[in-house]
Amino acid sequence: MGVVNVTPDSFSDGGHYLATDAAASHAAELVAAGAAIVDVGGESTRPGAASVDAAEECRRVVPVIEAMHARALAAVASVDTTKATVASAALDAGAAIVNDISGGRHDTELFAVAADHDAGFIVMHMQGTPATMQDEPHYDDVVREVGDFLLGQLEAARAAGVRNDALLADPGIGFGKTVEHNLALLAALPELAARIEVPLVVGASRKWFLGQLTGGAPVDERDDATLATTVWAFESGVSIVRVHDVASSARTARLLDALERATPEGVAA
Ligand code: PMM
Repeated sequence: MGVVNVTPDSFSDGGHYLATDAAASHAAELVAAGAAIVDVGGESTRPGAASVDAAEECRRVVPVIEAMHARALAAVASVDTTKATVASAALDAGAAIVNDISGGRHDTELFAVAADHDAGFIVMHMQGTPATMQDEPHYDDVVREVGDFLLGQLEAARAAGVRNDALLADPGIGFGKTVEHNLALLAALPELAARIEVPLVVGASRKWFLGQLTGGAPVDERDDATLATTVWAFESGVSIVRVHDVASSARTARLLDALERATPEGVAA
């Protein structure tokens, strides 16, 4: 999954793709680099970010999804939103998946909108809201609590009519989590994958904790650390990684696939 943030203030690519054409061209580049999903977001989720109203969010994301659709890109669009009205407009414009960082908590209509459109749904865990989430996040047992939340919200999504095979879950790396919480969740991916029973998505790309763990690398020097998380995630049973540099993760996925099929005697068919 590649990322197109149509925002002035996202931490990794804020301001680069505010114009529809630039955003759609970037989406096309991500697909050429191997993305199967392009995640389009119109509201920054960086820690401390202010919220954007639904009309402005629609104004940012809908034309980009329409332009992607018009270009007939060989990938599906997901819309990164917590609002039912934005999701509905994006799905009408051609998006196929709702990616909700609040996991269905922010807008209780969001599951129903996805169900009505027969869309996919990514339930992500976040403690608090982007405005407050990094103010001393606390858990007694982060792996258990994140797993419990995801199971509960997946059940709520099913109850609202979202098909089980349309559901995905994401532990929400960096969303109300310390470096240690992020590491615990990454270490627990095999356990979470077994417990959650829907495909897992992981988004660690260029995040702050990677800088913390690599001697203070700035955001534009975190793609190597990101790639390490891609290998780790795929080896841990994760189905989708959400990344900015798609080309390196797509090549790595291909190599891991070849290694998986290889044996000391040769390559299985
Ligand atoms: N991270 C960001 C935004 N949306 N969605 C999912 N499902 N998982 C994530 O980890 C995630 C997300 C923040 O990163 P960005 O500012 O680079 O988009």
